[in-house]
Amino acid sequence: PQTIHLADYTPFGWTVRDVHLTVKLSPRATRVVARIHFAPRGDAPAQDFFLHGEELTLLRAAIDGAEVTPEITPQGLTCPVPDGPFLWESEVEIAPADNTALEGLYMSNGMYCTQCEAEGFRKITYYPDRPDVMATFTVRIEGDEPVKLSNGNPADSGAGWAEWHDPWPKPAYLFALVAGDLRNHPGSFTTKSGKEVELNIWVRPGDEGKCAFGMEALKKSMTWDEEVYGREYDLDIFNVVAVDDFNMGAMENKGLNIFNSSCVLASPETSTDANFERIEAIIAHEYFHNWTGNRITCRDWFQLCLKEGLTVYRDSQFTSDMRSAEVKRISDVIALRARQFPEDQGPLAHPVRPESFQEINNFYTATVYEKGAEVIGMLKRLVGDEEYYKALDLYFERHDGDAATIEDWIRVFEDATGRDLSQFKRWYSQAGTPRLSVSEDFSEGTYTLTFRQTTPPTPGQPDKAPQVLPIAVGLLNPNGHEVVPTTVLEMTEAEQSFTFEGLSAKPVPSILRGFSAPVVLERDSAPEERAFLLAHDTDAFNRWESSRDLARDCLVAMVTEGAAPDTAWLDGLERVIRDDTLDPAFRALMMGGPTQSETAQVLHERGHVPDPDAIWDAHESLRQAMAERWQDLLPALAEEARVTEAYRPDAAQSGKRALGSAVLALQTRLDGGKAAEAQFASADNMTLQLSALACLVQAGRDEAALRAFHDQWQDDRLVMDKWFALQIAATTPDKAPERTAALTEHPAFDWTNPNRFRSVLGALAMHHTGFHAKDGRGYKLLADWLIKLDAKNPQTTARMCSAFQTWKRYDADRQALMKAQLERIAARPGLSPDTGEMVSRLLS
Ligand code: HT7
Ligand code: ZN
Repeated sequence: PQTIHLADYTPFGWTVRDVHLTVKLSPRATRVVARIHFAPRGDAPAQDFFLHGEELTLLRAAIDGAEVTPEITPQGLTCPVPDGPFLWESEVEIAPADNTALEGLYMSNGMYCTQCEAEGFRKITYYPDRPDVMATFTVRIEGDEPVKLSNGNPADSGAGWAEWHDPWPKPAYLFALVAGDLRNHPGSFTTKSGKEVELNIWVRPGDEGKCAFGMEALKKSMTWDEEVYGREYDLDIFNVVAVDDFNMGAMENKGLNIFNSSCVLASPETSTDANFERIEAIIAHEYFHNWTGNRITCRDWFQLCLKEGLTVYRDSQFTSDMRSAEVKRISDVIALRARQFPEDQGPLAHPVRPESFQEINNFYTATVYEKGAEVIGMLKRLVGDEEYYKALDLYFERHDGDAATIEDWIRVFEDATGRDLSQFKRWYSQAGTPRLSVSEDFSEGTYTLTFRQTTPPTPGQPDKAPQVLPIAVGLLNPNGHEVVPTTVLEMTEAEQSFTFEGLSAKPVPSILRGFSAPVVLERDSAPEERAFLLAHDTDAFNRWESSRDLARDCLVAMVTEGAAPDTAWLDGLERVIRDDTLDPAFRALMMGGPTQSETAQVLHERGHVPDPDAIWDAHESLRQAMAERWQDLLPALAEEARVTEAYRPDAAQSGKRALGSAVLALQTRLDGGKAAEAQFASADNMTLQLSALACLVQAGRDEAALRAFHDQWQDDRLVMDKWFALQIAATTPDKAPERTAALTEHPAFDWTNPNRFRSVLGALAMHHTGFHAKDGRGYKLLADWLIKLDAKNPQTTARMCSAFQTWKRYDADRQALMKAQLERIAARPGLSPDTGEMVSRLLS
């Protein structure tokens, strides 16, 4: 496999004026006729004319009307071309029904659909399939399917054909085509300048009733982008399509967003509150790409974070505005630590802007997306809100229509704010999570905080330079009053001190408020100080964080020393969860505690080898201790969490239900599942039904409930994904691998559907102790299935290999078992380049 380097970027030697495609649909013999006007680019280095093309049967090629015979390789074709502008014509044949990789044009439940990011267009026709080649597209679709969609605006249609024209130049990765027997949920939106936009959500017959929430989310997103970023929609129509077989969440194709049906279809009976929130966020994310990704795209795939980091940042701002900003921030940090920190601290670590890759699909990672968004958040904190929006205005003004780079992005901020951001740019090039330690000093009214930063080596980067860290700090006096409100300290050195004058007593610092930088904060503060912040901090994030720190310390002590649960922490936590002036969602997060993978991560960070069985036992004892301690409090909390009005998936109601679920999980430990059984029987929405079922599985009292759930929902594929996942996720470690194996034999286990595959094998990978079963049966089961899936769907297989990314943290026996499975995958004849790259990075 070839390694591609950022340093080798060269522009394509031609511009493309326009692309005309005629697609004659047929499951195994689709014909794609392309007519493309090329013109030489004077400013590009001399090169052969090369068009990407994979798995295509070329039937005809012509230049300016004269037939040509290009030289064809598995990657594309080369052909002598005239010195000046010319018309390229080609006709190819492809077989969408045989396309199980779900990349290019493929079929899902009889419907044609496409996925072209990152390099799928080359499986549709010969083309310079790179993001810096932008062109207008006119697409004619021929076929019997009642609905035929492509990008842009509808141009014309007749019996058996439809034509679409997209006036906005775009790279090929934003091309989309959908055709099938679809129903639409219609809507409309008037932009701030008065333009009428037709909106549609297209679904399979029978799913029409699950579109209303997505449609409202879309309208809210359109309004929000106008109000907050001044960005207006730019076509007459915006179509969203739900597809069952999809490798990721959704795709922002210009004017024709394609969604994994799990990320758009919703109803109270079939979707949880978490599903609703995620759908709202993904609808927003894809819509926001219209400006950050489509109007301004990436010059090359190394710049992926330019669109993804910024768009994740924008969708998190949107969710914060629609719901609770504090709860959103805490949830984002939980997700960052769960997904990005392990990546940054293991063999898959890479910079937010990678410098080389073999398979770009392997770089749609938590680092590019979530750490990329954190970098934008830091930039905003450093320059301030006003300057941030000034810079963004300049970005849109200067780069509209461009294929841009991180250098362009940084320059916009430098020009708009007058700041030198050369050191800040290290966030894009240095991998790894910085460790930030802190010491304090107080004398004669002056309080000094001294910070030290170091970043451990990562693959290919042994030495790290100091990064710019915005450290948000507040100071509280010993009575719990804030004496210094949140102040951003800008750390640029490896070691740096900051002083605060005029204090009458030694303050208690609240450091890294709002998690102002994605670092591991190493601070050996006394438990009393953490308890003090848990009680008094005005920053909701740090209030939660101090409880989390106490929980982490408690769990580490339980695992490594066999200590008992920390009663002082539980007392402090109880005061917070009893406080009914606080948001129930916040209190639910407080009750949640670290996951077992997080405890493993913390143990690793503190120099211990995590023992999954000991971690399981410690978590179990802690949860049991909480339940027993709070047995008198739980009924009152359950009552408070009860929602009496009709179901709404908004923040207020879902916060209450989240609190109720946290309470029910503890109650189940006391009553063996009685309350859960009652909730399961009476639930009229999926949130309550599923949380009750999880408790019953956890209590081992699940047989009847699982059967009833199955019988009720067997015809709903998205609910059945939950049924599969839950019985693995909520079970005990001894049962997890066996249950997984048994479920792979279930007649409804359609393993070629990525959602179903993830719901079973992904659930196993996420069951910390079950996956890490001492005898290695969890590892072997996952490896068996990855090997099987790789032959059909390399992208999903490669992504799921990251289940092994923490393998070097565990004991020698487990390491050997995991390594053996990785080597078995690597040795598989015919392994895809996607999975091959992942496994070789994991083994390096
Ligand atoms: N930009 C989209 C990425 C995506 C994707 C990438 C590789 C393979 C399949 C894919 N489906 C979607 C999604 C997004 O970030 O909005
Ligand atoms: Zn995105």
